Amino acid sequence: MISRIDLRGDALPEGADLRDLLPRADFDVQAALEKVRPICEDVHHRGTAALIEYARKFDGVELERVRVPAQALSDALEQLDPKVRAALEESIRRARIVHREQRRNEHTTQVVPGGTVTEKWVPVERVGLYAPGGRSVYPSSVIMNAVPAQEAGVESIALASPPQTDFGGLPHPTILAACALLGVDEVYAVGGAQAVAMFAYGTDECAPANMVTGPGNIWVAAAKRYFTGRIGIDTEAGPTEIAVLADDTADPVHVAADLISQAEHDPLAAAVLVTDSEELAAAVEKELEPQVAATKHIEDRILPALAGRQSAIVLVSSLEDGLKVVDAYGAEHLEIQTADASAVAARVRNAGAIFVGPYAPVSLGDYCAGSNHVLPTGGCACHSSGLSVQSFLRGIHIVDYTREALAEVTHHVVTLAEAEDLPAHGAALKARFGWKVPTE
Ligand code: HSO
Ligand code: ZN
Repeated sequence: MISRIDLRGDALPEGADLRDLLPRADFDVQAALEKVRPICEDVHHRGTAALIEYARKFDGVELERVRVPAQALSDALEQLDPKVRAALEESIRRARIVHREQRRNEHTTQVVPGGTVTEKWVPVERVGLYAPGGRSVYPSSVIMNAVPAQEAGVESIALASPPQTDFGGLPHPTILAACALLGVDEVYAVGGAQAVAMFAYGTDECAPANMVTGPGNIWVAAAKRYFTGRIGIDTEAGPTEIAVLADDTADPVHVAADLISQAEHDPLAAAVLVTDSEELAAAVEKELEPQVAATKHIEDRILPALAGRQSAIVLVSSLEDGLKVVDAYGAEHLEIQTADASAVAARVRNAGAIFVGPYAPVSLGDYCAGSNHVLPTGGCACHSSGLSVQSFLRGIHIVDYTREALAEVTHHVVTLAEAEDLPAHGAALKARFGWKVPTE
């Protein structure tokens, strides 16, 4: 059901050589770029008419407008199962607690007497959030995108989600209900690359956004890449990943359950166990069988995900080597199920989020830990963070120098400008002091 990669024996390779030995899904966003380009440009030129045509072609619905009426949002909330409502409210409450504390205060640094640099934090003005439809209708992802944007102080937040044939061309009702709970009232029934294009270019119905975030399929990821530079994006979301670093103290029942939990998302989802314990590896392999058999989504997602080249049990000689492996892999989610798990977790450098010990499964983080579940995949955890308040803020430096403070440093600026063959740069300072360099 899941393959083994045995890295015991010879010394562990380093860097890229080690990364090449580790499993990973093929998710070729570059190849999808050419396909989304005409769709994006069509939305640019024809606006809503193009969106309506793509809704017909890709989603099988006939729309007159793509903006979801306010009534549909309140209806969805009214009809939401009260248990689901209570759980979503708790998820929102916990996410707000964590994200509120991520806000940044303006900070002024006195560089020299009379010379200060202040960094002020300004929220992005308008953000477009994307919530997938189809296989992944996740109101929890609406929460994970909207809460940090709101806590950052983003004034204008809109959401797009694919129209559903079963719901009269509206996005899925739980997505609409989550929007209503969050106070996001500008919602569009638009899916895929065309939704990103709608936010990037704007249409007669939807004002352009400065930033688009939220998970999506490969077409959404490709459209985000197409617009990078024009708009801000979160990291490109590929298929979800769980890595578990475990020793012989881990409970194989928990480890197997957690691997399956993320394999449940997608046939391309990755489940990777890294362990120095042959016994644990064997016990997890054994445990996977009955647990997989007892769950849903077996044939279409879990089995292909576990059997795919992106998943494996990686055997290492020691926990030290295990740490090197998980750092080289840079998992979206990393669980530490070892003795002294906190100390081991403290040594990890590369992961989207780390889940420590036996009582912090990834599923907790998916819904109700307070942490964010929009995290870097595909090894991007080596250079990027998950979504946070910070994602929606821009730090602006405010430079304030007095005449004396400028005079004191002018000779250095003039010297550097001359060294770079940019005399006009130096002249801009000299002009303030009668064209002479004030001090040497
Ligand atoms: N594990 C997914 C998020 C999610 N799980 C949504 C359940 N619903 C990526 O972090
Ligand atoms: Zn999940």
